Amino acid sequence: MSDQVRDSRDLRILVLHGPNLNLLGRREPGIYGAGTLADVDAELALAAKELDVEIECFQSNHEGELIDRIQQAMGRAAGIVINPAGLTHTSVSLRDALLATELPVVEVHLSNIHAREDFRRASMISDIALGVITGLGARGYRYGFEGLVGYLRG
Ligand code: CA2
Repeated sequence: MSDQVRDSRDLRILVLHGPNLNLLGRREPGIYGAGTLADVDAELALAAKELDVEIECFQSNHEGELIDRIQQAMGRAAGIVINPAGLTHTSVSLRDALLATELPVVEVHLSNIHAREDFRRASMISDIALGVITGLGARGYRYGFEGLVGYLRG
């Protein structure tokens, strides 16, 4: 097997969902859509299969747990897709952890954070991200995932 093929198959992407996203599909469907988080993860698993990459999805309501997973990604994952949820707007620690990995990061939001309350316009993550997808609903995860894999494969 050539190095190029082996590298491609060995790509592992970490997908992180922040606090309260476990409620997807059960509350506020008008803002966040009717699909559940399990639907999002299933859609991503399908995309991963199509693109022949490994995927690991994780949701937590705890900032420290998300940071632990980010640190564990060092040397294991090739990139990170993250919807930091409410921590987007507040967490210097999450930003520091992402920066420390030196991995490409794609930030995803279901809603358009620029079209809501003022405090949601500010993100601790956007300026260190490879890209940001906001306002395209659950499909945004897939777009972000595909964009990240495309970037990694050059
Ligand atoms: O639009 C997004 O994806 C957000 O990251 C979602 C966060 C919000 O704080 C960000 O400003 C934008 C909220 C996640 C809470 O998710 C829920 C899902 C269903 C019902 C209730 C909350």
